[in-house]
Amino acid sequence: MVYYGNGGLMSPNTQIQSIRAIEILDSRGFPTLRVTVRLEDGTVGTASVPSGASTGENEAVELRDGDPRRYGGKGVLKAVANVNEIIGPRLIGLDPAAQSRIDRMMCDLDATANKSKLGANAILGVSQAVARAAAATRGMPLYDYLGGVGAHHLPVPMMNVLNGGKHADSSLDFQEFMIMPRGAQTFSEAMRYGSETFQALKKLLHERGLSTAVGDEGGFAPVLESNEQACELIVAAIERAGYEPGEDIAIALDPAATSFFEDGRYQLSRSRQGEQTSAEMIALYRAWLDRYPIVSIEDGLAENDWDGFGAMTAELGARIQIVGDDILVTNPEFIRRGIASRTCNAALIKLNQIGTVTETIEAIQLCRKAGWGFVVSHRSGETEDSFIADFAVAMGGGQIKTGSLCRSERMAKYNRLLEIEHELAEGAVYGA
Ligand code: 2PG
Ligand code: MG
Repeated sequence: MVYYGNGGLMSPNTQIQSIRAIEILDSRGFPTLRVTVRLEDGTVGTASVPSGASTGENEAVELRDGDPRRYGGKGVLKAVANVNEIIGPRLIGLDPAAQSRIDRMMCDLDATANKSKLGANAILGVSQAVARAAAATRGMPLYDYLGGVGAHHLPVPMMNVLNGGKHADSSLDFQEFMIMPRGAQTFSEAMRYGSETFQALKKLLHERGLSTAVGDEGGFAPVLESNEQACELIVAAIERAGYEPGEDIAIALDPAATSFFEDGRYQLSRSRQGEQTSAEMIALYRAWLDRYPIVSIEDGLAENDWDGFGAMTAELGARIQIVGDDILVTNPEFIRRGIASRTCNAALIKLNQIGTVTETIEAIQLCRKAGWGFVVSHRSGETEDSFIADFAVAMGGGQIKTGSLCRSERMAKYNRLLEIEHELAEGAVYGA
């Protein structure tokens, strides 16, 4: 074994030999990239890139071909070519453990502020596959490679059991109604709490003649009378499954309010609750906190409503977690601004919003320094890749958002976490 400055102990001949991307399809059936990094010692690392539907306007750019003759313009052959012809050749011969150097080189090669030239989808695929290859050549699990000996905290899942907004044709203005099995003692117990509640919810919906078809993230997508009814149904399902709402299982929301913000107002039109101002939305959330066991609200307001976010955090931030997603877009620059102006008290972390593993870690480090929480998250368009499961354990923030209790692209992450818990055995700790 030889010691190299930036990567710890490693065997020789671990340089990158080739990097290849192909076009695959995500959970919505839309094209995305899979990248394979091959090392000289024969090790391979692969990664597949997710894709959002309720995207923030300041996210790094997902490069699509725009050719209407293929996949309605959603093809990613340009991004594939950027990996195969531009990024790959530049990285051949480098040590795969030089993650930050490789990520920096890709950013420099792109040379735009939002990765619009090469595509954040192209860059992230390479960034993640490089990390996987570096871990594999050491014979280390990815969570261990990225997180070291401190990586033994299994995250509390936010499980999205009722889907609305841009993720379903339900009557819900709010995008995500999630359950958090905070009272469980272990991750596997949390999965059982979640699954039993999900099945209880299915029975409840069925009994009431409501649809049990699911939305993009595997949560049910029924036509309900109001957004409130969603919370009531979840509380009823928690009880029916034999758990104590609040104690065993709490509720988390992601209204994704950018998607119903129009003409300066929040339009709760699907549920026919009319137009709301920022202050009225905050009042609505405050009233809900008294009625339902809600512990976290993400994007309760729109991405450009920085003042509203600040007011919401001032008013409710001592009681619950206020998470910024579209407003912060996992971008260190926006997170710095958010910290300075007390906009939230937590950030949602999506690797593809910023586009490299290194910048995502930087975003998390800022949250930690500020005493903020953070939630590692999937996208609504996912693949069977379970990178974020390992990543959540490596970063140790204690929270992951990765969808409901069905659909294999969601279960892949949960099943990987179950595997990690098993591997860590007595060393595993559940929660932050
Ligand atoms: C969100 C995400 C993931 P999308 O808003 O938090 O649940 O949705 O990937 O569509 O942006
Ligand atoms: Mg969100």
